[in-house]
Amino acid sequence: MNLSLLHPKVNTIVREAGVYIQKQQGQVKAQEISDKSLNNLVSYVDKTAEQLLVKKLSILLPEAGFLTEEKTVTQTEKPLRWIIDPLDGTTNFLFGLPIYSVSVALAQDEDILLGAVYIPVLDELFSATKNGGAFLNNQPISVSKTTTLADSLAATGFPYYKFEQVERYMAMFEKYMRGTRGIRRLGSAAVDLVYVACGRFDFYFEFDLNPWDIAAGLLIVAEAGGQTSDFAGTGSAFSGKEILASNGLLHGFLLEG
Ligand code: 2AM
Ligand code: CA
Repeated sequence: MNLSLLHPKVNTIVREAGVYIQKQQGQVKAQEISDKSLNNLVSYVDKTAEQLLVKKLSILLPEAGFLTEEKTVTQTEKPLRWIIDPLDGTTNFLFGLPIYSVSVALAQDEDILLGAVYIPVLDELFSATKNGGAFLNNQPISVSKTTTLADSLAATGFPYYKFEQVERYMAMFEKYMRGTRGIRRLGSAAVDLVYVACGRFDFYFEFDLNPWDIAAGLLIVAEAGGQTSDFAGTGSAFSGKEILASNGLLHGFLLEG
């Protein structure tokens, strides 16, 4: 598999899905929205975008399987698979807010080989291949050089369904509310991660996500020179249960314990 050949083709497909989504914003009717689980909204836009991605990515790499948020395709246990969130930030999208993205990664088990995140409203396409660097609209990007928490800008996602973690979350929230220049909550984990990758945020933390929210972003952060882990710093962030991403320089200050 030639990642540098795949890279521009995946970027084109991810961009196409984003253009479709942007055209639908404001078109979705209330009766076309459903609750998959607590506060987990979905509409035909998420599903159609996923089908579009699956169809085109299957042609590109027939041997790869799929792990996708909307489950419009048979989910596979194959080691080589596309990990897809067709619309990350669905709540923003449905409320008319501009921050949402398309997130696609190619992974061999938990080893992410390629990642692309597209923010249609801003026409920002972030992408990376393993050992190939990270890019925003084809220009190389890197994480910030901030060395102290007091100078940093943080991003997070508030818990919205598993509220048993709220106290632990609030302890972190308070620490960073007091100790940083500010905390932002954008509503798309994929966007939070790529904004760490290009230095707009110094770090990002969230609980209880899924691999499709973060897989592409994890590679893009790493290839931009940043670091990702669980909150203890000993495990991978891949599952999404605990995700800490930083410019690397701050990572040690952010670990729990
Ligand atoms: P989604 O839009 O693909 O579901 C941000 O906290 C992350 O949580 C997003 O990546 C978002 O992914 C997910 N999420 C799901 N439901 C949410 C909600 N009601 N509010 C905020 N984020 C939600
Ligand atoms: Ca998501």
